[in-house]
Amino acid sequence: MSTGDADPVAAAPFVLVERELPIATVTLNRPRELNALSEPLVVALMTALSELDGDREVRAIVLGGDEHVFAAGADVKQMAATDPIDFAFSGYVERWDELRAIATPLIAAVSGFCLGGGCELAMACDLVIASETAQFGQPETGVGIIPGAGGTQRLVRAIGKAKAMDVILTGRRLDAWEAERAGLVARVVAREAWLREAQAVARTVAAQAPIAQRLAKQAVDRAADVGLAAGLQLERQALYLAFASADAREGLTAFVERREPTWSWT
Ligand code: CO8
Repeated sequence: MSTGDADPVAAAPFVLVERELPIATVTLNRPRELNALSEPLVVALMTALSELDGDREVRAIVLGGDEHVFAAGADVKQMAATDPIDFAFSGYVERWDELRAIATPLIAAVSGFCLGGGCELAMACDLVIASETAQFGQPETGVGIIPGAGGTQRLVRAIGKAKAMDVILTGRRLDAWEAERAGLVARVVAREAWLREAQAVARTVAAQAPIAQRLAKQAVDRAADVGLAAGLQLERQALYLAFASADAREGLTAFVERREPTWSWT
């Protein structure tokens, strides 16, 4: 797809990154277009996440929008102007796969609209913290396309076929509470606290042993892909690997000695 973005404030970065170690917060920053996920924004987002993922001092990442919107989906205006062959070969859709390579725990902080590609982005995170104002939906068939960044797959895994079909085929939105009951959202928090609470969760995540966190994340992620026997085998190997880390020695010893552990990332 074209990378041209007729945004007069194009100088403004599409994502903002704030490090408050041991966590970092990445904010989608295209508010006038409701954080529509244009190609330049997706490139900026993947670049930012990949850089943070390479920083061992960053133990958890919060990904959010603003109070009104997490993201209203792929950039419909950009897509309307894109040639189908360019769309297929631009690598835009494939770039989303980079999210799967992020080993650092990733927490979506969702307030307001979380639609289409925005919902898919939230679902690609490890957990979703939602403001009571959040609205989740996959309205793509209403504009003649379908979810293409994992929506048809991850939504089914998150909330089951019945509700996923309802959301995808009717365009119906789930409010925060229904999304939580259905299994899409981990926690619903007060309207004014959505970001603060997500950052507090991130700090709790960041306080655990980093190697163990990454191995646990990998194992949980694989649960949806493999059968039970293979999953249990994979889990066991991840356990042995975690157990071999100096951080496991430290964590177990600290418990016995009734003190706080100090993680060395080894
Ligand atoms: N893309 C581009 N611009 C958008 C988008 C979008 N997805 N959503 C909103 N905008 C723009 C509007 O055009 C408007 O701009 P302008 O004032 O210049 O016309 C501005 O943002 C404000 O929007 P609204 O006036 O519509 O704001 P409202 O508060 O009235 O409505 C809604 C908010 C309900 C969120 C409404 O904007 C809406 O329905 N947006 C589109 C939602 C949608 O259809 N999303 C799915 C998009 S398709 C998709 O995500 C495909 C993913 C799979 C392909 C990608 C794979 C990698």
